[in-house]
Amino acid sequence: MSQMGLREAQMPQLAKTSANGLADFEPVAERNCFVSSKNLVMLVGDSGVGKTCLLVRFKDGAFLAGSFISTVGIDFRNKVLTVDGVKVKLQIWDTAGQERFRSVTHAYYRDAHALLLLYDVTNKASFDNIQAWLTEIHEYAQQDVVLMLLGNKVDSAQDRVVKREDGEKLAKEYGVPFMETSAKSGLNVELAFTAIAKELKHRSMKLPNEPKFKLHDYVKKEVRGSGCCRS
Ligand SMILES: Nc1nc2c(ncn2[C@@H]2O[C@H](COP(=O)(O)OP(=O)(O)OP(=O)(O)O)[C@@H](O)[C@H]2O)c(=O)[nH]1
Ligand SMILES: [Mg+2]
Repeated sequence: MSQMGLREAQMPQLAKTSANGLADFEPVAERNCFVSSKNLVMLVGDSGVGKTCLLVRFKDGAFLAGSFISTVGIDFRNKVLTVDGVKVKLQIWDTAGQERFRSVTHAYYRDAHALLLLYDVTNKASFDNIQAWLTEIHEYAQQDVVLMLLGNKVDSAQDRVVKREDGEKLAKEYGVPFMETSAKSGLNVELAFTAIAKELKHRSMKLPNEPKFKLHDYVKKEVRGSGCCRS
């Protein structure tokens, strides 16, 4: 059976088997692909760690240099990623890191399918606050939310105060995948979102005979493969 034929045959089953409130997959007119319902991905972390810049880099391939305009409340962008021949719709919520907007952010956690938690490798306080963010996530987000820790601004090598090993250690302690990123150079930005999209797609769309996707292993392999982050 052709790939197209196989997918068509599985369509009703796919719609039935998607679980966890995650996106159901709908067939589209286009050949060989499905478009998922919206998967909600939230960017969280202290003010100034680079959440908005990471999103703009991912969405538009550009870097917002110059004066820092802190996000007010919450903002969002949509992007469709093709993962293993399947289109996955991501709706990415860019939250405000400032304390005064915290109650706004709390209201959105419950609906998030995935969270990217950022700190800034040039700002020790943003790293020290990760535990508080994790406590908050534990309190407000779904128990099975996909979570990844990102150490951003690795392009600023001279200003780095948080070692990669420290990020890795913390991530290991909490059992979350980890990578370092740069919204400025683009390092690992696409990879971070692709990894999340792959995990969400695998959770929603259980194809028979497909091996279980392991987000941790994927991230480790891809980060090693990108040749980054080794000092
Ligand atoms: N060198 C460098 N600067 C960055 C990077 N990402 C963001 N910045 C800078 O850091 C500052 C803050 O970036 P934002 O993306 O606005 O920070 P934010 O996390 O959205 O902050 P809030 O909206 O207040 O929560 C800006 O001046 C950016 O230009 C990066 O990867 N490298
Ligand atoms: Mg922002």
